[in-house]
Amino acid sequence: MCSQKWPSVCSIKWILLFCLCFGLLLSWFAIKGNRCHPNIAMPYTLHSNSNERSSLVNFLQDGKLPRILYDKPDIFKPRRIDVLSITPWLAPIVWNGTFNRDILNAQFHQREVRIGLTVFAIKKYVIFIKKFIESAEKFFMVGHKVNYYVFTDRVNEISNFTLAEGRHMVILEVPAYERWQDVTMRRMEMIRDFSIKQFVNDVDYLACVDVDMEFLDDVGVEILSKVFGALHPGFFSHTRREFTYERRPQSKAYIPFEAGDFYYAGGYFGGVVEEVVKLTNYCHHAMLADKQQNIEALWHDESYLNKYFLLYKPTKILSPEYIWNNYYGSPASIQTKRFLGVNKKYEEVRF
Ligand code: 4GW
Ligand code: MN
Repeated sequence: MCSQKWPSVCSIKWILLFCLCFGLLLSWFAIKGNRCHPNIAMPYTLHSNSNERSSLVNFLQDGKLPRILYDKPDIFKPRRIDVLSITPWLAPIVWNGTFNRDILNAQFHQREVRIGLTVFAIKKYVIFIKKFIESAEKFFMVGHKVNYYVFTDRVNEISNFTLAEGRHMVILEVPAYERWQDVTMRRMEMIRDFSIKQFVNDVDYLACVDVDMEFLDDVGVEILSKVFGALHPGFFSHTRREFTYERRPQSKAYIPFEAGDFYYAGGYFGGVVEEVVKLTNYCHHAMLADKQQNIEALWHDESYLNKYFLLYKPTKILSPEYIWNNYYGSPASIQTKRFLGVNKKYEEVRF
């Protein structure tokens, strides 16, 4: 049948057949090679038990993984160029526009994270609780599991709140110190003690904030990290010299003029419960040691917190959006005011 047009037509047929067979052989080798690729197969055959292997298989086959549509991050397009968004020790500084809350929410929902929000309402400061809780219901960790821990000496003056699903309020009765300086400083000791005996069993993260505040915009899981603090709204554009650190060398809160990264706000810190225990324990002991020597740091608990964060750097820092006060106006870098100081009528709340 090939005799007439041989060699041309017949040879083309044979060449095609040969190519087909060779192609099939190559694909078979490729598939076999991939299955045995050491990067994928080896670690799980060498270091994992059968449970871990099957959970890996489940993970790889899991069709329920959240698929969110979002723009690919572009290495050459930083989301903010007007502000620093990472520290020299590689902790993110959280500014509006630098993160995608949908991606973060999916990650934290996967872990079913539980968050505790501690707040003190001692003596006349109970008047701040209503606005604080009602605004937190609108903006704080919406959709996540939240426990409000309200420390107060006036249990009967805390009204009942209707909370969204998965959110609870725990009222903790604590003593009211006579001096207002002790009211604010002793928060460290009380947060430490309740963290050890209760919070560590109930929640993964704690955020510890002032009560004379109101949420005006979302504050979500973007704040969470091993240990975090917030930039004080009055000092984020100031020099080291201008920071109101404790400057007396005898104090445990002492920071010399040549040192310091940022001036952190006393009214906002947090992290995983174990880290909050370390932070509050350090600040409480520093305060007690100073008390022994008849010293009280210039800005009380805020001074000790600043010393702690100088020595033990936070793993995330919140921009002043997270603890703003209109006393400082509305600079361009503050694109949103998420948590805002309530105007205090001093004669009504101070003592
Ligand atoms: C002066 O008379 C006082 S009273 C200064 C603070 C006081 C106070 C503070 C109080 O009577 N009851 C109370 O619960 N606190 C708690 O400490 C409350 O959670 C408050 O947000 C936090 C820090 O005090 P502050 O908000 O007045 O501090 P700044 O002026 O720095 O925001
Ligand atoms: Mn305050």
